[in-house]
Amino acid sequence: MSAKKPNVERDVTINKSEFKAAVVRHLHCTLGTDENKANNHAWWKATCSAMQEQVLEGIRKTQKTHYLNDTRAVHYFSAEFLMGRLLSNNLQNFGLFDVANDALNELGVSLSDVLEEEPDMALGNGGLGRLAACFIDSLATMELPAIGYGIHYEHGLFRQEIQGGAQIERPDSWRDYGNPWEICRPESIQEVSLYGYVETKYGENGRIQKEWHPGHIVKGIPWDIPVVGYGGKTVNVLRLWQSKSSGYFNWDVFNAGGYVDAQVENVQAETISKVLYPNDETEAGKELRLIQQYFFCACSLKDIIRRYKRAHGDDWSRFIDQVVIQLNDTHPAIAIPELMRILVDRAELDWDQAWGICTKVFAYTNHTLLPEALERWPARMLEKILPRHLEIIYEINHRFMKEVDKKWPGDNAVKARLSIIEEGNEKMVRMGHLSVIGSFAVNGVAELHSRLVKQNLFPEFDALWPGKLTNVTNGITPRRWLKACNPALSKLIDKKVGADWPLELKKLEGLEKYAGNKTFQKQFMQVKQQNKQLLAAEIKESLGFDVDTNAIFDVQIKRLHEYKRQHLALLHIMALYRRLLENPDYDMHPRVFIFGAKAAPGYKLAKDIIYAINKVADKINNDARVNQKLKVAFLPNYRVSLAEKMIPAADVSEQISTAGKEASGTGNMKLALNGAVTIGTLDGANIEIAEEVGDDNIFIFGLTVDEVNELKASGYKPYDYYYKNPEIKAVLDWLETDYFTPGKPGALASIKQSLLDHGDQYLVLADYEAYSKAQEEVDKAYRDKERWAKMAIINTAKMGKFTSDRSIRDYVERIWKLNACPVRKG
Ligand code: GL4
Repeated sequence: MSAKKPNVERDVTINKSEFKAAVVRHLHCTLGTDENKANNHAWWKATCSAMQEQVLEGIRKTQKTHYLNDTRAVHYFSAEFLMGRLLSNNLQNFGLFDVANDALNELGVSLSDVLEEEPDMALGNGGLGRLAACFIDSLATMELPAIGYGIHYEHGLFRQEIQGGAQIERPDSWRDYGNPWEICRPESIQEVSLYGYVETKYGENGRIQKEWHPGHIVKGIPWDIPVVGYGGKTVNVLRLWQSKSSGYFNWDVFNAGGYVDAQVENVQAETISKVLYPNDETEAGKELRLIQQYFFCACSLKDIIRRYKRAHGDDWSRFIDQVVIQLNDTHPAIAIPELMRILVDRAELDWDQAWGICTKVFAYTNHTLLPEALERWPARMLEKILPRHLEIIYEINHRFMKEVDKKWPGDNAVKARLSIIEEGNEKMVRMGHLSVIGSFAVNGVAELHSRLVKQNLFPEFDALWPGKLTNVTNGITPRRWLKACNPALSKLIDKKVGADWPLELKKLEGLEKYAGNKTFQKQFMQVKQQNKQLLAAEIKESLGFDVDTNAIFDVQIKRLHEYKRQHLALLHIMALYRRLLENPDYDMHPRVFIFGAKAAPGYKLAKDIIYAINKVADKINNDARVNQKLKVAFLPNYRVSLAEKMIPAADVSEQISTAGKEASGTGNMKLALNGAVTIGTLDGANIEIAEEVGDDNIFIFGLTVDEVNELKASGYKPYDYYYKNPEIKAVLDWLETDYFTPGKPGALASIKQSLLDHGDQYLVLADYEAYSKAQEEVDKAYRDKERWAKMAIINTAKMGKFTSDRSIRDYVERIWKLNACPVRKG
């Protein structure tokens, strides 16, 4: 089994003048404009088209190679892929960034301006979707046969505007003016059934046969997005399905004068891939969401089977050798009964044979323990939309319950816990259980998280199938998250450890020996300073005020969620403000707290926290008594391309979730890789980051998982902290006044209520004092310039473990059992 490291030399050879000619040709022949008329958007499209020539060659060669070698491939099923922008990445991975830069320069165009024209492809909510994007980058880079399958959402995650401090959601339109990367593949359109009823028939041999008579059929149109590996050899694809009515247009109705009625079916069908649900870590439980999930799974399975049959006909015996499907969370879990349906009802395999195949094809990744994120569907809803699938799920469960009875005879309590069906007022189907039962491997995403999956979420499954539940720690692609987003640091690193660290991130350890070297410290911190200036310019443009680049840039970027505790940071900011007002000489190094976060539109308290951050920011930023030392910047519309600007400029990385709640985190890895020092709890991958960088190079604070559990078990009383700690009391009471919201007393009171009257579920007050002390340590450390530079360098040097190439290598060797398939010229 191998996932060998590819070499760096590239197949693509196109020089500056050829690239230039290609861009101009596309300006003329693809866009019908010319150099004098073209605006940056047109230059962007022409540059993409020039690149796409290389990319398409790469796709063709890759697919041919995979076909000729009849390779086993991984199929990454994910409802989310948070790709961000592609041009810069594709240029980097093809090794053509400098070529393009020079070519455009000669045409009088700035590549960096052109890159800014590209809308982010935001077909995901946050970490889970971005992880999928990093993984497909690594898969292509490591020359592994892989395909990503997902949904071609017309609107990705909403665009966030801030008005009067509050979040307003606006539709995202990433392809309104066409997307130059995607390739439509009408030859691979699939049809998907929905609704209807199931007929039971008796075959000639007495065999019971089930036939699903669907009430609705929709079409899935595949759009391929190229995934260019670093080095440009393998170009895999991400295949996204767009829904369309299968009838296109109901001419009979139309001719009878019912123009609007004729459109109804189209509209209904097209709604399926219309929008991404904007919830992270919460389950909406909506019918349309279930239909979305089934729609893309059914299309993808048909696509996989079509490809398999092309090589192997109706012989199913080799299916498990050729196909492995990774379920990215439970969102695609409906693929399990769908494959059973195909094998039993269509291919007419017997149940055991079909189940044998299924349970060797699927593997499942769990990404969260939060109960509100664990998907459960009302059985009634499934029965209506997918009647045959519900029957199959019952049958899977029936057989599984027998297995449980063998292990724990007569134990009804354990059966109730393990059953896919949750009994109650409303019968529910537990998709997590279905995923565990239908998969051959289940993994969590960081050591701690995987331990908690075993101990707390699925303990009996672990006992039943020892070894099935395992860990694969998350990772990030160093190509996007260092090489492309932080060119100055990358060049500095190249000089010290050579240029192949993007493929072998452990090579960054070579920086460690320079961590105490004054010259290198200076160079490293100069790069940081430059990056801070760039971000300061961004802040000025977006928010209209200046920030001091000598201040500590303290960055918290992630979805807004109570468990991530942006409000803990906010309370501390208010406390600093108060300390400065009480004592103008209060000794602290100037600091800029920088936030980026979107709240789910229906998550009231999360939106209240955004509002509070902005209101507190307004007050502080305009208060001349403190604003030399303290500023707060909430950058609107946090997204991949904004992260690429914020991360290289961060001094401090805030990773302050309640222990046990953040499954892994990946922003923590990106920030540390770029030389930010973490202030964080012993949660998710923070623990593994601490192991790598050592206790001296990270600020760990707060309750551990065990302490959290003990405190909760003993009856946590947030009011105790309120009365005991005058600073907590003062700050919480302050929220209730109209100091930050003149004329609107109480506008920020919901935060106080959640922390006191509603029980402070995430232990913000319990961790406040430890956090505040850790922040004092940060302040002290930063003032010692050499100490800080050393810490920052060691953080970069020690992030080798967190390349997504290592995660993928873990999956390949321990779960997928895949071989690399090198793609060569020809
Ligand atoms: C998440 C986790 O919250 C996050 O910690 C993790 O890094 C990410 C990728 O594994 O998955 N789970 C959900 S749900 N959304 C996430 O971002």
